[in-house]
Amino acid sequence: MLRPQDTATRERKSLNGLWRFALDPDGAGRTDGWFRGPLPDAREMAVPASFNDITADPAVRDYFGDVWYQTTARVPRGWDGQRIVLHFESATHRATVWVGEAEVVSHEGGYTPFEADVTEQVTAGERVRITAVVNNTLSFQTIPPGVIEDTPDGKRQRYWHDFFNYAGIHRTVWLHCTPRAHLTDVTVVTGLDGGTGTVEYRVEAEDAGGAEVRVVLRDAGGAEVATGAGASGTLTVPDVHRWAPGDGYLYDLEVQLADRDGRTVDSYRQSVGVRTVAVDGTRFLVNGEPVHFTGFGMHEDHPVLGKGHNDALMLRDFELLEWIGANSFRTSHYPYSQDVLDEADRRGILVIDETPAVGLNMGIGGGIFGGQGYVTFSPETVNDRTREVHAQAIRELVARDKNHPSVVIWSIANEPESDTEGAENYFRPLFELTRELDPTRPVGFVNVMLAPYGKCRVSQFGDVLMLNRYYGWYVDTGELRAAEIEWEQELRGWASEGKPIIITEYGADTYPGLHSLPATPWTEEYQVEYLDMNHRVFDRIDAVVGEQMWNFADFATTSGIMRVGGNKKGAFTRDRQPKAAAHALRRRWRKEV
Ligand code: BDP
Repeated sequence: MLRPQDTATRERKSLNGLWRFALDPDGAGRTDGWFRGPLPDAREMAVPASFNDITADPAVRDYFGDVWYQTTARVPRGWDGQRIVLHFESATHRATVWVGEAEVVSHEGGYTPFEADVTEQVTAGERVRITAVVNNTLSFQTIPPGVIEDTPDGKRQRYWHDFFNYAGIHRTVWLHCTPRAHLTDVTVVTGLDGGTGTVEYRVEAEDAGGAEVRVVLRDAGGAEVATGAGASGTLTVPDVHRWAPGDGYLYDLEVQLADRDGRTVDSYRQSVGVRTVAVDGTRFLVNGEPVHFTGFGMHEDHPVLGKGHNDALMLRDFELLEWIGANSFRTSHYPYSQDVLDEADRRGILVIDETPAVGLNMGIGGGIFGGQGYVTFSPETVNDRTREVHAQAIRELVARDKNHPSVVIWSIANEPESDTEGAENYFRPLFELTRELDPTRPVGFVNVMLAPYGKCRVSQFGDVLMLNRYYGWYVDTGELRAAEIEWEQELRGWASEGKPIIITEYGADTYPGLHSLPATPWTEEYQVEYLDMNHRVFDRIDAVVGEQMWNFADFATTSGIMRVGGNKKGAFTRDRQPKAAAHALRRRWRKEV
């Protein structure tokens, strides 16, 4: 699927703004056909945004089930004769869409795009009603999973991931048009041969008749550097300016469909960063050079907006990444907006791109509070159907993000159960699938401390080891000396596996403004000492090629006795102001004293 663009042959119109919105706890909308007319009892809702934190009503915040969105839009007059497409960058966690009274598309999965050809349903110059029913219910057959349980007060949604289940239309909705003969997919793979870059491209098209593919590669200044013809080929770029960490240099590949007379029928622009990624023993190489990842696991999370995308807030986050000296982040725990990846491309930030497979682990949260009451992998819980949904999430992630130079690792799950035979069987085919879809990038998953060195049966499949560890927080709380010894011991075990290790989470909840001397847990001093301890351990082990602190900023979670107004492990507060830890990280990462 190509992205909606404005080019010589394509146009797009954003449908963002205020839509009509209604909760539908009884599921009446589908039976009564709410798409047939104006939504009953509707209120306004912003798109893009999560619906949860806009109102003051707990029934909206904690709602699960169907919600309805509706808007009307005029199809631009000039689009007559074009192919017209309705495109959602995401709807969390699934949606069905109607244009007028016609159902046009359904999609499962909350963080990847979907679209429908609506040429037959619309007329250029006329208004059209667009209705979407979005559903945020989680089950054992969804990614991420969840369950609905009975309480004395009715049903409630429970899930095992540590962030609030924000839902709604989180990203831009587009109406766009393409010519009837149109490009449908572009794939680029880049390589380096000394100072020469290569750009291998593959193009797909529909209804193209006898039209031919032509490609033109231009440098960042607009000068033509290579051209090609045919649906696939390899361009060479002498004296290439490589894409590298901190240097997000992008070429522009213009892909055209041209008819027999040489007239451009369709045109699409794909930015290209020429770089290579490889794993060599315990080293992670970008352009053949070893890199050390610095940065964070992040979240798309803001007051009021929830997971809604906003350009200003996105830029603030990237500015803070630069300020602190981070060269990377992980899209914990779901694919982020494509605008975020574009920005990472432009700034030369390395991205570990993660699926929404989080919470596939019934072992977490047990202890004295009792087990979860479920087994993770079983015919009734996470099963073959779940794996198929997970596989589809991987397919859609790779299809969406394959051309981003910033994406250097696929992470196919966060902290699943990984110490059992069930886990091994579940994950083996998913690793195979990911490699088949993209043989050019290392693949991994994020290991949890419940499956420590020697116990994990899934890490054998990964090209890199990604570890989340909380020595000095969830274990050895307040005991940093004991934590240091135990952590180093475990890490040395992992290092003996001969793969690069990225610490994808290490962190301590910290209430901003809370201080103590000597340092005690929850204070800003403790967070700094905890990070220092971790860094001493990392610096002693060569196989550690990355440190991504948990988390970039404080974020919203479900209510619970382990959380005080959300997860407070941020280096920054939720409104993006620094805690003492942010200054400490900056000194380390920017090597400034
Ligand atoms: C890890 C999870 C992450 C949590 C974090 C924490 O990967 O989502 O937020 O721990 O407990 O288990 O803060």
